[in-house]
Amino acid sequence: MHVIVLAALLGALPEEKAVLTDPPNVPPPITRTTPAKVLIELEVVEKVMQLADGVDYTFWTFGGSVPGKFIRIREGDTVEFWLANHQNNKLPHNIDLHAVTGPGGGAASTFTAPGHKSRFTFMALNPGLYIYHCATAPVGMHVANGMYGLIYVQPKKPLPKVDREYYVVQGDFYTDADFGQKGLQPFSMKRAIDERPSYVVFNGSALSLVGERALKGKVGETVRIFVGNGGPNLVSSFHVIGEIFDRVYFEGGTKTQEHVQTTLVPAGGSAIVEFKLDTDGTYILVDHSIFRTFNKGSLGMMKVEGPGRKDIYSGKEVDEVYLGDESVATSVKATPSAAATPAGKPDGKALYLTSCAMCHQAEGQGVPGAFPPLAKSDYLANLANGKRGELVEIVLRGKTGKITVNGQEYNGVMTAVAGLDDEKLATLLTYVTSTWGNKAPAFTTDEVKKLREALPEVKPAGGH
Ligand code: HEC
Ligand SMILES: [Cu+2]
Repeated sequence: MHVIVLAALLGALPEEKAVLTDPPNVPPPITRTTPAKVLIELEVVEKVMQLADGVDYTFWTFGGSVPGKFIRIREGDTVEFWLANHQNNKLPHNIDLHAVTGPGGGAASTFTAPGHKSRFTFMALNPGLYIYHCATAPVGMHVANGMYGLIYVQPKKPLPKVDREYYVVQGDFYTDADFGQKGLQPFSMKRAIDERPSYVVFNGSALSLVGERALKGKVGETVRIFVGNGGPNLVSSFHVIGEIFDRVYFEGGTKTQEHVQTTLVPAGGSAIVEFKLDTDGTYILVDHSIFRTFNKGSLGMMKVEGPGRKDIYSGKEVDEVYLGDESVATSVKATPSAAATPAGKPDGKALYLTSCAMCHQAEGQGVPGAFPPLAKSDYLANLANGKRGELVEIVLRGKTGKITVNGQEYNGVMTAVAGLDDEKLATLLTYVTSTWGNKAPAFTTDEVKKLREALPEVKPAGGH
């Protein structure tokens, strides 16, 4: 023991890089019996993925998936943690790991602008299963957009070996439209504050654990699921239809309860559930607040191959009963619906939703104290001729510093918006300045070209 402490002081712990996995996979158990210095590199990626069949959503992720990468370390390890924020991202982010002892769980030390990376180091004092999440303002919005995952601090005495380990995290999502509305659906701050989700899903999508992507197992095997709840708002009544948890490490700690039907997983909390696959069939993972399952997407599957045990269960398949339209698996599209009409002309609303709405909100209403409104803003409503060039400049170069909009003060950072050529920018600005009660004459491609050229050092997007 003393030797190990001394070695740590001298920085002589053995070093290794953590294995990180995408859901529903879990890194292999750690077999070493002494502490190590573990290097973790996590990258924040903002990207469009499917929230349900045909429903796209701009997720903010730790590592490209929702939940983010599964992190596995061992009790007593010293962790050198790097958070990278990809240069194409639009916002600063950070990370609060509930496994960290220290202010903010790392949040203040990892606040990172796009195109930067930050480092801090912590010692994992407590074993257990912990949520990590982004804690950048507005915090609720970062969490609601998918910025959470699990870190497992394996106890010094590891849990018994099982045949399969899986990673499942529930989350609630807030869009203006109700469940199932096709196309890119923007985040709704109003619904999030009212705690009225349109989606409640496992692993970031109603499609993530069904059809081809269902969890798998064989009769006779033992299964352990590391369950988390990213929230931001709802508590999960986690249940597997057709199974009884032989053991639950409730709240992700080290104590167990046996023979459990449903376990509560609080927002920002976890549980480890274990069960043996006694007979074959399809078992359904649900939040037993059951409207969420049948109407909002919290439905996953585990397909267990036989031979079945007719003495334990004999009956018909469950699939038909629980497979609603929304849960029929289709392959997940990686690309967003293009911001163009069928004729190839850019579509102002679609451009706004992909370039501006994540901050200024779907209806241009903004977020008090963080993002100024564009709807009925005194600035845009009275867009005098001389200000049209300034508007082009704000979009192309971003904006910082104190401003007052409709009597409210803002002092934030808007990063430059990339990827807009003159035609797209004209279409976008026409939409922004002529919708939600704003009334300015349309921007033409020619006008935008001239205004852009009047800003000497900004080159056209994708230009020569
Ligand atoms: C990453 C978040 C973010 C994105 C994306 C974003 N903005 Fe902003 N925007 C801000 C912030 C923050 C401010 C306030 C800056 C300040 O305090 O100086 C702002 C300010 C503005 C202003 C000035 C408001 C005023 O009344 O002076 C305009 C106009 C604007 N944004 C338009 C847009 C348009 C159009 C888009 C899409 C092309 C867009 N923004 C994309 C965050 C964003
Ligand atoms: Cu964030």
